Amino acid sequence: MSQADNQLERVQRSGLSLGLLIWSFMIVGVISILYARDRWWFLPLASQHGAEIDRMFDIILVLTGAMFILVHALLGYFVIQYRSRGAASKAHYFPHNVVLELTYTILPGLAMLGLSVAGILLWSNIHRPPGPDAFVVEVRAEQFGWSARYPGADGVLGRTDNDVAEPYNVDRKDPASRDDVVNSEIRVVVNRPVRTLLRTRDVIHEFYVPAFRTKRYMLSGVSNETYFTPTRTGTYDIACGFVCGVGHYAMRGQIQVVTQAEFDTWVKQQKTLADAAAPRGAAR
Ligand SMILES: [Cu+2]
Repeated sequence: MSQADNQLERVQRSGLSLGLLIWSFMIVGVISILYARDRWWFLPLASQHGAEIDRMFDIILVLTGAMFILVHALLGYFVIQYRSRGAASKAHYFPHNVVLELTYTILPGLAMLGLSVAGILLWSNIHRPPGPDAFVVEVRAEQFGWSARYPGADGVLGRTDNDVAEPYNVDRKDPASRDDVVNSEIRVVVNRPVRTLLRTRDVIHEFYVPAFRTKRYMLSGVSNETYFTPTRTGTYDIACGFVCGVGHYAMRGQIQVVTQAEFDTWVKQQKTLADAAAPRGAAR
């Protein structure tokens, strides 16, 4: 065997291994995505709107996954099929192809446009405030923990004002604040739309409940809101989604989804702001 033959064989073999490597990369990618989808990426769903988010996610995953498979299958195929055949073979060259270029521009463009419109509609749907019968709770974050304020018997949260020098700027002179309940436990009612007012005492935090597919910033000096309808009773993790300081890692909280009766019984047993103010030296 001549030296040239030897070299050609080496090049052909390396072309074959590169093609196979690309295919195995594709197979490992697809398998790991299918494996991770329910185990690592998504906790079991516990809110109404979350189903739409998961569906949107899956549509995008299928579209991009199909492209991923198509591109890598073809890439591997071309690398193997058209590996060097010696000095005599020459690649076919063409400067451009209008039909091909329009196809690979317009088709992904349309897909992107469709996904964007679907995403905007879904976003506005999720962020539409619920009706007046919604369960109202103020979720509070501070370095480094969570708490909540409930409206109490009058169903109205006392007003907040950034000029009021009280924790979370709650105006205690507002009569509506007297029966408000402030508690370290965050509880909401199952199958009832929840209107969550998000407040931070210090820096920016983020209210993130993976099981609800809910994530929203809590901005200093601003009352942000987010809405969801829990569909299952139980206890779910809250994470702070924004790096907020050295104790950020410790901002793992819990949100309890209970029945209306359970909540009513519980909230009556808790101290109101007026109760808490009565004894001397009591905080809040
Ligand atoms: Cu935080």
